[in-house]
Amino acid sequence: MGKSEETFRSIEGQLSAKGLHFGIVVSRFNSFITDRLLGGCLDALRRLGAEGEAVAVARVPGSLEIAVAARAMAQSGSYDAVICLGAVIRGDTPHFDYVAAEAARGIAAIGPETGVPTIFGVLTCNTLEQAIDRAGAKGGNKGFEAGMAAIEMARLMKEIGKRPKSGK
Ligand code: INI
Repeated sequence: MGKSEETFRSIEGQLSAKGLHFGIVVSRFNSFITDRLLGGCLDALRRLGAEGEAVAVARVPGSLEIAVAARAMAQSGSYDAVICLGAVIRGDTPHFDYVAAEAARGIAAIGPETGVPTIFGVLTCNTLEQAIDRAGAKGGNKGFEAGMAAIEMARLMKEIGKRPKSGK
């Protein structure tokens, strides 16, 4: 290890969900996909030690409604991280572009504004097949990945808040 690396304290979020609280917001639109994202997310949280009572799931009609519920969860002070799950799939009109962009914009603002890590687990896909691939088929499960990101970020925030121990 070089001299400079010895000097600094490296801060990383460990992958343990024990004792942490999570809020999940999941949209009902394209529920064939979002149910699978939710399953993957809950799997990640449970595997890494989250207790059942420490996880709350809020359901909203579509991806455009995710941000308002996720913001309320983040502002409540009851959760160490909030996870947003949805699926926006392109149709024949420009509707997709508005829903995908506004959902992303709304969700992305919550973390920086509230200080509560808010994870973007919303698929934006050109085809149903692409969504299926990312909801538990060959592209993995983006809900699982969102759960892992939430755990890491929630832990990281707790580490960042700790005062460094004096070296001597
Ligand atoms: N909501 C989605 O979550 N995914 C979509 O693909 C979608 N499309 O394509 O229309 C969608 N629309 C509904 C939208 O999120 C709102 O629920 C609705 O507009 C009411 O505000």
